[in-house]
Amino acid sequence: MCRMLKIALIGCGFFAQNQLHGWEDLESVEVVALCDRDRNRLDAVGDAFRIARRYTDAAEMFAEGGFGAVDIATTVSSHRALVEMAADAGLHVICQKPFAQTLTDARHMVEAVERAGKTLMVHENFRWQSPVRAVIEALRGGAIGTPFFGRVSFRSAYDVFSGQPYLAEGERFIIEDLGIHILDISRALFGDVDRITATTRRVNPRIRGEDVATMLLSHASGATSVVDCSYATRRMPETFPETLIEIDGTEGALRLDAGYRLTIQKRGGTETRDVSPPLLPWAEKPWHNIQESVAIIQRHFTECLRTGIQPETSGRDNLQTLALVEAAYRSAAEARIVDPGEL
Ligand code: NAD
Ligand code: 89Y
Repeated sequence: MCRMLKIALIGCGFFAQNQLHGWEDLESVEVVALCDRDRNRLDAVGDAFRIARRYTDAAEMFAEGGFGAVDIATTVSSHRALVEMAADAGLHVICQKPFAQTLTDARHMVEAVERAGKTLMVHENFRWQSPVRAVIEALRGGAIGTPFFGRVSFRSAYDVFSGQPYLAEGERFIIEDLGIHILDISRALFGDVDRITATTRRVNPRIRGEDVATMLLSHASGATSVVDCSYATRRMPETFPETLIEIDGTEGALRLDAGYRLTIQKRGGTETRDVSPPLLPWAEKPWHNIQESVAIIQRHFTECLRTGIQPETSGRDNLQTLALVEAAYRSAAEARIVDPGEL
């Protein structure tokens, strides 16, 4: 039997609704307090999810307490201050991606929560999508031997800017917002990275940052992967938000194709499975893949607290993914190979 985990959530914007639905589905969790500095959003979400304790000031909420963990669903510029406040209040933390604006901030945040002796997980949910998880498990289970090549690809023209207008405004876009997930999947599949090269470009003239990035990764395991991301790719059927994967291994090959079809080929033959994510009652297509992964990562978080193990996507683990993001931008800016370890 689990004890009830009381959670406070900060940030009642576009994505937080998914997090609140996910928590509602977990019997061992209760969201007891909400915070957003925008009073209207706070009240709309508080009413929708019947949460009475509401704050426009996170410091005030932390001071009043009454919860054991905080779920930070704000955009990145607020993350360092909120994570450090949570650490000072002695709370477990789950924080949205991108975890921090700089690697230095991220290191301070990880150390602050470690000093408090609490668990810190980054809401790095793409590797928890059930189709992606099926690939990770097949690979880790040795289905195609040792991988030597991979392509992890996300190409779409879906309009993400209407729901998340801030994505059109930043100097950085696709690597920081979306590529971060795809790089993290590559790490989950092939391990940490010694060298990366990247090219970027902006195709959509109505946004500020890059919307196309192509990255070549050399992993310490000896595998090479191509991570390619685009929000400027018009194709039918539109595959948002699917990550397509192909992997060559010493004993076979594996592909996660559009439509959530997983094919594993090896000497004994070829097997194709439908690994479509379920449509949860509160989810809607095409977001259901991402929405299901929210529920899965939240379950992982509660399991980690219950058993005392570190989350797979812990704050410390995420330093490697953030280093890859920084290294990709540096490589593109300086037209050179970058070792993420130099950052
Ligand atoms: P949003 O702008 O719609 O919502 C953020 C909310 O946080 C706003 O209501 C804002 O008022 C509030 N806020 C900001 N700073 C605050 C502070 N210091 N105290 C209290 N409230 C504060 O943003 P969003 O689109 O919901 O994105 C939030 C985060 O989720 C981003 O980091 C984004 O990258 C991430 N995201 C993740 C996924 C995923 O699949 N993991 C998908 C979409 C968005
Ligand atoms: O913000 C992004 C994310 O994390 O997943 C998809 C997204 O909503 C738009 O790129």
